Amino acid sequence: RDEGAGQTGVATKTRTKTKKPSLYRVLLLNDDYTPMEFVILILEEVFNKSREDATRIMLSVHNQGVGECGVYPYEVAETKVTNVMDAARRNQHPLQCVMEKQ
Ligand code: TYC
Repeated sequence: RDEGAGQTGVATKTRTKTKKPSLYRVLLLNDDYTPMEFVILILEEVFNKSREDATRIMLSVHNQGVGECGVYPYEVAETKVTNVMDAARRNQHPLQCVMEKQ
């Protein structure tokens, strides 16, 4: 922070803007066909959840229709969504994963 009073006698302030990165929620959506075990594996491998947390989140999505996998900066969230959608497509499951600004 810099308090400047130049030749004019007018006080000025300058500051370096350290913008906080926007955060994005990554959500899994329920469907009728993706196996529960596949969703648990996704939560373990992509979202680094323990088996217990992965099971709890999977069941919450199964029962509520949607559930949060985590909150991340934009590029991290985008990569996780892509990784989930690629794995789902490879395994021919209709699992959907989306991100939304927190
Ligand atoms: N509803 C699925 C089933 O009964 C399980 C499931 C859970 C699917 C979570 C998607 O995001 C999901 N096999």
